[in-house]
Amino acid sequence: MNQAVRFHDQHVADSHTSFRDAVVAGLSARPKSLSPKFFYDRPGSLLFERICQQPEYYLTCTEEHILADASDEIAALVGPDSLLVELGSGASRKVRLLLEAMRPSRYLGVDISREFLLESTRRLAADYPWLEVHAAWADFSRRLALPEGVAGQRSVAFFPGSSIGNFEPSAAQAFLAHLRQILPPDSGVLIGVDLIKDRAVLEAAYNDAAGITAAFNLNLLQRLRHELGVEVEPANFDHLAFYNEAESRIEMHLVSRCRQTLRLKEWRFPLEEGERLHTENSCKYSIEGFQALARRAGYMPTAVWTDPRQLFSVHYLST
Ligand code: AVI
Repeated sequence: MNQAVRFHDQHVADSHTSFRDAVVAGLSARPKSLSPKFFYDRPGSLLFERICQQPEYYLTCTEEHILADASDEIAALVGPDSLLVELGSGASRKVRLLLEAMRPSRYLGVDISREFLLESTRRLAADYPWLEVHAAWADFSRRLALPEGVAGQRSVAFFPGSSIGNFEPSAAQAFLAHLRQILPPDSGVLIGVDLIKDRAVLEAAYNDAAGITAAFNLNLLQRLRHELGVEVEPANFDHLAFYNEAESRIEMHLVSRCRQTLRLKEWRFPLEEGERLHTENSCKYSIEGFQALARRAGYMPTAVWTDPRQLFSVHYLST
């Protein structure tokens, strides 16, 4: 088998302009907000990998244990020779827990971070010579399509890490419904979903002692400075993460430490001391709550696995 990665460029040509437009709109809004998808430039993707290794960020290690324990059952549900599509593939680490048991014929990694995607899919192709590896550089929250050459094959979409939690519940439902439309018949979705739990456990996960999540949040400001030329001093902001129980979500914000004005070309964005820039929601679900959402999106929840402490869940949804 050829070990080269087949690369599909699905990124919208105007991504720089749309990034700038989204930043201008977000900084002009009340309250100010920016989409969490902008966290993932290369330094942001590397910081996210470090978050996943922090002892407080139970999501990654718990999901990995669940996947390793359930890999044979998952493989039996999916069947061999499928196309395994990983959404937000990042370092493509978790999928390695499934490949030997599942034996898909093709793998497609989809990610917004181009360099990261290329590096990780190349490593995957080298380590699994029997696997045909594809990489699609795409913002799948905007445009989701299986590239020509892989479309049509019975597929399982793997969406780990509780990234679905970064959509509002109504957007999560719409996203899953759209995913179902583009998957061929008899496909499935294997999705990791973080569970509602004790506030202290949740808040510690987003306020790790080593300060990696804070650096990840503040890196967004570095990105605005380097990529768009926004005049902003990251040291003038604090990281804030807390559990909003009424909405069952962790919220992340950047809090202005002083009265200041961010500048971008002709635009001015004044901030009061203490004013927040909302950067992320990370929604948490009960098992039943997520299954109900999946049913509303048109799926049949077929199986669910969890850990002994019920921290995290992995669902298999049939299309
Ligand atoms: C990618 N996503 C599921 C992570 C989360 O937990 O919502 C992003 C993250 N934000 C702060 N820490 C990790």
